[in-house]
Amino acid sequence: MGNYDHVNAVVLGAGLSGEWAARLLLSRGGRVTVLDERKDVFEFSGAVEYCRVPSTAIDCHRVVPHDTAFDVCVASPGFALDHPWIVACAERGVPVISELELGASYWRGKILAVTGSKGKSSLVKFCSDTLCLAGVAATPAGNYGVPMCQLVMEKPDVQWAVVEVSSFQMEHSPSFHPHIAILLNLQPDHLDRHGSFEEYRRLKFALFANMGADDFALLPQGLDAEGMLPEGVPREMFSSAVGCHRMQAGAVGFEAQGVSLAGTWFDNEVLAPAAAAGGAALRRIGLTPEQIQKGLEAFAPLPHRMQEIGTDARGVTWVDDSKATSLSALAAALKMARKPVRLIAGGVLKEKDLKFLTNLLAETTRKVYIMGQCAGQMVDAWASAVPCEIYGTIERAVSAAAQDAQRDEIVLLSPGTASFDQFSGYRERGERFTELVRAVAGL
Ligand code: UMA
Repeated sequence: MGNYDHVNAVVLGAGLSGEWAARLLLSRGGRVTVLDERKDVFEFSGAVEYCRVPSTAIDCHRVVPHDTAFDVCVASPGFALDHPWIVACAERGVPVISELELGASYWRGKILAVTGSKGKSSLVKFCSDTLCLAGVAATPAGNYGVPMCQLVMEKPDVQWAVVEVSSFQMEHSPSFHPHIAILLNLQPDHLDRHGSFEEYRRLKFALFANMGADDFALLPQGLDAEGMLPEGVPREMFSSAVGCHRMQAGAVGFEAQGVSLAGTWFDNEVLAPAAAAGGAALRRIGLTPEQIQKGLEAFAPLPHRMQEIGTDARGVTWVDDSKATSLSALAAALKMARKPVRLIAGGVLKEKDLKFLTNLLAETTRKVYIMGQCAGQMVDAWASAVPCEIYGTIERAVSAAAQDAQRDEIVLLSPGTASFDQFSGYRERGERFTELVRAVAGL
């Protein structure tokens, strides 16, 4: 692991990662040059503040300055490997590391790392919240939204960092070493960035590369991990494996350790594997079954992820799953819903195959209220299985669903698409939905 005290560093990106990498380097006596392609970059958020640090150490360039010999380049995760600035650093022999690598090299606490294709953030929150509830100082970090460098500066005494790790971050993290690491699941994702599924898979398994005999790896049962983990790393498979975190398909029991998912947010086939993996990691840390049970029962989902807004006076439950920006996330939402669904969906499609959802829609959904750009495609694909109607906007879709909904039904916003045709992002879409629901359902 490198030492980055007193280095002359170039930091690529002035977003969250870049800002905290720069702050940490400055606090360690370094000199920092921050580069960003965004024109208004030094006018937004934290960048403004750290540029005002009373120091001449920060320059704002739009090219890698030729006259400076940098010791290290810290690349924000948004920068692809073939970005000209990364290529320029590599050509000059300047080592390129991630903000995660930098932050972790100064972290004195322990690390529980979580990677995977879907559901990472919820698992991170569950582990972190449950540890805190049990009196163990823990905090969520990484891709979750709190850069490791920020943690090092603001919470150096926390015992466990529960770090969400993305494939982007693993491109430049050669020494990152978690004490416990979970690969939650693995499906093709970010292929436009990584070029192939093989490369994406390699980056996901790179999380385990520095682990040893004192560490603990958790992998989903059935995943081919042949030759992907170093020899001698203790490992367990979660899912239907027999063990302290035993589950059964669909209905889930943690019988062996006296923990039950019944009635919790994890009591469905989509989230149960996350609870199994999290439970196993927490047992390894030393939590008791009772402490894990409390964590499962107390868990409050992240905003816009199957978040229940409430049940109105007529007995209709309203759920915000605006974070579902892909059709597989929409499928997961339908599998999690325990009552008949009135589904609000549509926006900018990321996938071409919509047909795989027809059986699931027929089984779970009374009607689809469609908004956004892809309305025609959704009707073409699904109308033979379930009533579909185009409403155009979220306002009209909510109002129609409110009129149709009956007692013991769920009105679910789970768009299955990106939102950029009508919103700035999934957050704005979810907030608008919640606002409309509060007005129309009196919640
Ligand atoms: N920039 C350029 N050129 C580029 C790319 C970026 O100049 O080619 C500049 C942008 O103008 C911007 C800055 O770099 O000013 C943004 O950097 P960034 O995209 O790396 O984003 P950060 O604000 O540093 O946030 C990153 C993660 N973003 C990405 O991975 C894209 C955040 O994950 C993470 O929470 C944060 O670090 C703290 O660790 C977000 C994400 O979408 C939530 N992650 C992806 C995902 O979850 O699927 C991987």
